[in-house]
Parts: sequence; structure tokens; C-alpha cells
Amino acid sequence: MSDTLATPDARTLVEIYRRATLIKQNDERFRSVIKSGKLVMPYYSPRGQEIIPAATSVHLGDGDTICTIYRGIHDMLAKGVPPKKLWAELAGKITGTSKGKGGPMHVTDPSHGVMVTTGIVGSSMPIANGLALAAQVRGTKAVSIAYFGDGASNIGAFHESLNLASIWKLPVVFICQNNRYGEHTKYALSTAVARISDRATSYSMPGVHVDGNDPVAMWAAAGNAIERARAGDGPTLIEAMTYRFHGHIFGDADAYMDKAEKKAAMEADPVPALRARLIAQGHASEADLAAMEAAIESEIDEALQFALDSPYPELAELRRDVYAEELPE
Ligand SMILES: Cc1ncc(C[n+]2csc(CCOP(=O)(O)OP(=O)(O)O)c2C)c(N)n1
Ligand SMILES: [Mg+2]
Repeated sequence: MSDTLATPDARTLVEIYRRATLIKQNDERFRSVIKSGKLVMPYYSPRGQEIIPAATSVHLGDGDTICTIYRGIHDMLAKGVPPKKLWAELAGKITGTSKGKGGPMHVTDPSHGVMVTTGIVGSSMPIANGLALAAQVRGTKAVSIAYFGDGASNIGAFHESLNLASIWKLPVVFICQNNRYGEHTKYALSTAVARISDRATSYSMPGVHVDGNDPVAMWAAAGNAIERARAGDGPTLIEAMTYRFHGHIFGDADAYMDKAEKKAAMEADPVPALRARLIAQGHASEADLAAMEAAIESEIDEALQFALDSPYPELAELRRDVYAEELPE
């Protein structure tokens, strides 16, 4: 591994902040809208995990793909799914990414490289392998990212996928977002190793343990792994340490979460921390960032209104897109 990347330039850091802020503000709005009863849906908040996809996605191009999980709203927004299409999908409307037929747990938007969002723990990885294999066979130089949680690293598909990706040198990066909980269970009660990144050794690939809330470290780790995959040198496992600010699902009383640990994580909120850093280092002014935040707020206002105003799919949509309507010659 070349490990050539060390520090992002000012423009890139500001862009990471923009993506992280979009995710944070979007999450805050989702939670308040669900609370108000305007929209009803199961919602898995990614709040606290913003920096991981924000710092990863700045290395990705239009041809690169991601596979993510029910909590992956942050991964989708960072990859470029327009908030309007996302809100409409979550609301079950015809204008959504999957015509409202995927809903919150199955957002798919190939036009922005979001190839699958899955509720089956561990299943983002074999699908990312398939996309990587297609890129390898076609010689497109595209890279595929599999995002998944710490709990998913105990599922058979994790081990099978890492093994196959290593043997075939697939252009895939496995990014485990270790938010310290799998559903209602603390990390140490379900996972035998202290570091998931150590599991990479079993599959002869680099295993990188990184503070996923540190934008510079995360940017470098993701960038090096993506460069390695694109160069044909094979997969990397990244374990990005983070913290889930809320319970597993919206409405979960989160009584099983350690209160002091949670308080400390929220006080170290990575999004305002990056904001302060940008200003302290002279990369952006207070006024620049305030204007950026206001523009994001308006974009979310519009997305919400668009989702509320859009119609539900007609009954005729029920079986459409499920089976091929015309078989290719
Ligand atoms: C194959 C499978 N087993 C169990 C479940 C139930 N389940 C849903 S979420 C979850 C926890 C996953 O935790 P993690 O991988 O850490 O992701 P996080 O929710 O923390 O982002 C479990 C066990 C499932 N959806 N799929
Ligand atoms: Mg987890």
C-alpha cells in the first residue's frame, strides 16, 4: 500500500464539512418530522457518523459505487443522492429514488452510484464484491465501497466476502463503521476481537484502524484504500471508529446505552468540531459557513415539501420493476 495521502487541502476539507453538515441537518429534520407525525417510517439515525462517508466520498467519482445499510442515509447523501429524491423515497412517493417502492430500508439510486441499501445484516459486502468484479471484468477502473456496521463483521458473509475479494484482487473497499453497538448489544458482548481491522490478516489484506470522526485521518485512510483498489492491488478493510448518538431505531429508549459514554461522544460531536477547525485554520470564515448552512437548510425545506406534495405510486406500479417486462433478445 502506497499510503501516499496525508492531508487534504482546504477546499477538500470544506467540502467534507459541507457533506457532513448536509447529513447532520437532514437527520435533525427527519427526526423532527417523524416526531411531528407528518411522515411515518422506521428511521435509523446515522447522527454521529457523518465524517466517515463525507471524507470517503470526496475520493469517489460518478462511476464508483456504494452498497450500504438501513442506517446509511449519510452514505447516500455523501455520495450525491439529491435530498428531494431521498425524502420522496422515504415517504413512499412515486418521485423517490425507487418510485417509493423501496422505502427507508431499501433506497437504491444507480444514477448516483447507490446500488443497494439492505436490511439484511452483512449483505452489502457480497453485493459490493459483485460490482467490483463487474468493474474488473469490464476494465472500467471503478471502485466499489461496502459500508456496514460492527455487528455485521460477525456474519458469515463478511468472512466469505473478504476471502473472495482478496483471492480475486477485487477493486473493493470494506468500510466498517464501528459505532460500538449492534442493535441493542454493546460491541464487547458480541465481538470476540478488540479490533475488527485485525480480521483483515486472515484474508491477506491491509486492515486499517482509524478514528472515523477525524476528517483528516478518515480522508487519508479511505483515499489510500481507494487508490489501491483502483490500481488493481486489491481490497482493504477499514475499521472506522465512531459513535451512534441515538438508539438503534427512532423511538428506541436507548436505556442500554452507557450514559457517560454517550454524553462524552455527543460533546465531541465531529461536525461542529470540523467547523471550529476550518475557522481556526483560516480555511473558511464564520460568514462562509453560515451561508453554506443556510443554503442546506433551504434545500431540506424544499425536499420535505417535495416529498409531501408528491403522489403515492398508482396500484399499477405494484408489480412493475419486479419482473423483467421484456426479456432481452
Ligand atoms: C442477517 C440478519 N440478522 C439479524 C438482523 C437483525 N438486526 C438488524 S440491525 C442489527 C444490528 C446490526 O449492527 P451493526 O452491524 O453494528 O450496524 P448498526 O445498526 O450499528 O449501524 C441486527 C442484528 C438482520 N437484520 N439481519
Ligand atoms: Mg453498530
